[in-house]
Amino acid sequence: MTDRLHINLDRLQRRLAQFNAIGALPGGGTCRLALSDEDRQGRDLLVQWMRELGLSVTIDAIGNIFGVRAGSEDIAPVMVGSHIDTVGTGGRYDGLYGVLAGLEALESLNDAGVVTRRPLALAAFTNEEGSRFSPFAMGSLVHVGALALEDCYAIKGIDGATVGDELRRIGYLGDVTPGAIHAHAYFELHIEQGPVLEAEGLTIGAVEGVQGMAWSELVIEGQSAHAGSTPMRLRHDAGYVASEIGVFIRRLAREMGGNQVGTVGRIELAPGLINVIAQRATVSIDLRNTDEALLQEAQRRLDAFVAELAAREGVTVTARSLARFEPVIFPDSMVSMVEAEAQSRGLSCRRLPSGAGHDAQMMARVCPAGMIFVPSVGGLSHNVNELTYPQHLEAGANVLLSLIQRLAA
Ligand code: HGY
Ligand code: MN
Ligand code: MN
Repeated sequence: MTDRLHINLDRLQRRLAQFNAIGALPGGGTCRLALSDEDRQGRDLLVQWMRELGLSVTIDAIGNIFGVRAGSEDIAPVMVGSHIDTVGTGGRYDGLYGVLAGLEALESLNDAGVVTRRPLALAAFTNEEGSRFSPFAMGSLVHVGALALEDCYAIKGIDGATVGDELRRIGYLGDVTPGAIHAHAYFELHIEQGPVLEAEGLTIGAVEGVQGMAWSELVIEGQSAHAGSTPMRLRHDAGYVASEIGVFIRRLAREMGGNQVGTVGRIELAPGLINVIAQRATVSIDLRNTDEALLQEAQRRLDAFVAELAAREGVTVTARSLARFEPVIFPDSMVSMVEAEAQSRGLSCRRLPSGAGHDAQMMARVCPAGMIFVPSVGGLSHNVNELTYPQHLEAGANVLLSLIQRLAA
C-alpha cells in the first residue's frame, strides 16, 4: 500500500473561507439558496477550481456539476460529492465541506502523482436543501431517475419562480442527460448536524442510513373577521388552527418517543394584520422517523387530528405532499469500510443513523453508497453558528481520501 496520503488542511480551510464569502450573512453564516445569484457564484467558483485541477467538467440538464479525474482505465468512476446550496440561515459546512474535501482529496492525489485505476467523479448536486424548491435532493433524485426533468422544471419555489426559469437564468441548465455518469460507488462526507459524536467524544461517524421523511404543506382557509367585535364562538380562525397543529406535532413526537421528530418550520398568515382574524394559514410540516411504519403512524395521527380540528373550527384544510422518502440503509460493506479506515488511522468511530437527509440516500438507489460524519459543535446546523473543528475537518477528509483510493484501486 503506498504510504498513506494526507490532505492539506490549510488549503481546504482557505477554500472553505473563500467559498463562504459568497452569500456571507452580516452576522456570520451563509445564504446560497438553490439557483439564486449566490448559488450561481458558488457554482462558477467550483467549476473554476475543478478546471484548475484538470478535471473534465460536465453540467447536466438539472444543473448537477461533475468534475471527473481520469483513471488508468475508462470504467465506471468512484463518485464523491454533496451540495453547495444552503438554507436561508446556513452555516459554513453543511454540504460544502463534503464537496471541497472531495476537491482537496483529488488535489492531494494530483500532488502525489497518483493515478487510480477507476476514474474519480466529484459531484455537486442541485438543490439538496429543498428550502426554496421542494423536494429536497432534487438534483440527485433526477440523477437516479426518480424525478422527471420536465416535472422539475415546472416546480415553483416559495418565491414563485420555477426551477426551469431559474436554471436558465443562472446559466446552469446543462446539455448532459442526467444519470449519464454511472458511479461504481458513492461516498458523501458530511457534518453530523446532530449531537451524538460530540457527546461521546468521537471523531468519525460510520453512517448506517438515513431516516424516512414526510414533508407536506397545509393551506387552511378560515374566514377573516374583526378581531374585536367577533364573538369567539363565531370565529373560523386559520391562525388558531395553524397554532394548534404546531402544538399537536410537538405532543405527537413526545408521545411516540424513539426517533420520531416533527417540525413546523413555516407558518404564513393572511392578511397577517393585528386586528384581523386570519383568513388563511400556510403551514409546512416535516415529520421524520428511522422506522417507516412509525412514520406512517405519525402521519395518520396528524391527518386525523387536522380533520377533527377543521370540522370543529369550520375551516377547510388542503394538504399537499412536498416530499416523501422511506428510510434508507447503506450496504454494510460501505459502513464497515468507513469503520476500518477510521480504525487504521487511529480515529475513534461509531455507527449511527443520519437525522438529516442527504444526496447519498438517493445515490443508494443506483450504486453502493455510504457516508462519513464528523462532529458538529453543539450538534448545531441550519444555523449561522454551525461549527466543526479543524482537526475533525482534516480527519474526515483523510478518511474520504483513503476510501477513494481503496474503491478506485
Ligand atoms: O432537510 C434535510 O434533512 C436536508 O438538510 N436538506
Ligand atoms: Mn446537507
Ligand atoms: Mn442541510
